[in-house]
Amino acid sequence: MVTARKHELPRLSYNFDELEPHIDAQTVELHYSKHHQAYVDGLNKAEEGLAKARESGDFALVKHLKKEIAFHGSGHILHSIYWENMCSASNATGKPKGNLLSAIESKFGSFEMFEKEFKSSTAVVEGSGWGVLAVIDGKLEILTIEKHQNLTQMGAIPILVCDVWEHAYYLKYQNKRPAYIDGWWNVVNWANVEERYEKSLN
Ligand code: MN3
Repeated sequence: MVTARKHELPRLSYNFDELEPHIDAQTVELHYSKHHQAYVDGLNKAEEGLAKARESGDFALVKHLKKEIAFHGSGHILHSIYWENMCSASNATGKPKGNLLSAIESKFGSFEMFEKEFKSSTAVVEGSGWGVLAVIDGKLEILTIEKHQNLTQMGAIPILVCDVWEHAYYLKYQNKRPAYIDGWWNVVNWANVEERYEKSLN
């Protein structure tokens, strides 16, 4: 019997209300315990299905299973990064330092120009998706993703992700996605982004 590895919700390093006033406690609680949990459950279910298919040699549902794994798996990974990419506003430093700051400045001209491009790109993602700062072959790139898995580039390592599905902001910001992105920017945990950047280069 082939058993698939079970995925679990990651622990948060802050309480639901610690991203206030930028991201409200009710949104964080629902987003984490309902939405993210659903991706974890969907991924586990699809992986069990795939394990059964491998066991029986019956791949009739393989197209469906691979789509489910791409959707829920990407959702689980991106949310796991999203939670770690944030910290309470009182702990937020406003911008990165060190190698990441230098890399941002040399790629985008300045931190302010990077901020403008990241926010502009993320605000106009069609429908549900993500704004992403990624490292591709050692170079920084701003990407956008539709849903969790469309428009991605193979080989990209996400180091900063902003969830712009409506469930991430609608209770507090309604249709004002740019205002949510501005609020989210105030709780970015740049130390975590720096750590992910350094790891991406190894
Ligand atoms: Mn989400």
